Amino acid sequence: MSDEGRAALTEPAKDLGPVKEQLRTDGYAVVPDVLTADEVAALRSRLVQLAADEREAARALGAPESDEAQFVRTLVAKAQEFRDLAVHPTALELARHILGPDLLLWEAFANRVPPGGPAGGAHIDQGPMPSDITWPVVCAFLYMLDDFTDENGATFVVPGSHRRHRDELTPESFAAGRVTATGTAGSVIVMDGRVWHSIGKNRTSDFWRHGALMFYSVPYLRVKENWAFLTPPEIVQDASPLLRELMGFKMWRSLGGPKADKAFIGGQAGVSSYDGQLLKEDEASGWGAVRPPWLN
Ligand SMILES: O=C(O)CCC(=O)C(=O)O
Repeated sequence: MSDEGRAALTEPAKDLGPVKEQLRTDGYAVVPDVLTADEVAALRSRLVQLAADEREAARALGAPESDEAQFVRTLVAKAQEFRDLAVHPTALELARHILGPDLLLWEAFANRVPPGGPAGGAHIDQGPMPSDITWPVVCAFLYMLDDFTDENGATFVVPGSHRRHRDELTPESFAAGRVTATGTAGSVIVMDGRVWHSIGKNRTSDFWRHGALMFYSVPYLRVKENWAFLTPPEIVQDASPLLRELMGFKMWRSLGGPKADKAFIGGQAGVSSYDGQLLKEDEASGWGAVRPPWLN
């Protein structure tokens, strides 16, 4: 998988050795200065606008007001700023370090933790997996779009909890082991999918804390957000080959494509079928065997 196609974000040169060592011992690490001030400002203002639009839409549907964090989901379908964030090279290097060379984008959302907002529920990100999967199959990158402080709801994390069994995660063990992952805007918290964490309590009276989260998984796992279903075709069409690959629009080994149909059309090499039409494999375009007819 190459990183070509990444557009707007700049890539800071970093020695990630100490980060990888902390991921091994603690299961998480805070990497400073991964985003520039301009990138933070652009992501934050897009998030504020999307959140306002979705709040308004929810009000119009009669949804009750909540004092909890607001989540804006499926971000790669909604804004270029977040499509660029999904292919951030520092994150992809660390995700490949945790999970292996081939990845899927598992989930992409952002949150706003309101003044006075309560702490979130303690969890691990690979919670849907059977508990006898004891290795990381998911990892998370939480980009700080504000300074994360003790007061404003910075993330609680339990160092070393990626090496504990998740059945040990109780409110008491979480409270006993947690630290607050603080940092300046533009930093990212990298988390192994097994590490225990939650949103912190926002004890300010007037400050909304903003974060954007990109999750990656191993390529053989069902993704949390179904990109093929949730992303408008024109967005997929314009996405870089790398982003399309991360969204699962390229076959990985025998997964995620139409090849199973081959038997029905005589098993010709390089040809498959989709909805009664023949598809030709198209490695050159970066689509592998998966090139739905609605894409020109
Ligand atoms: O925003 C945070 O501090 C953590 C968010 C989180 O862990 C989640 O929603 O999975």
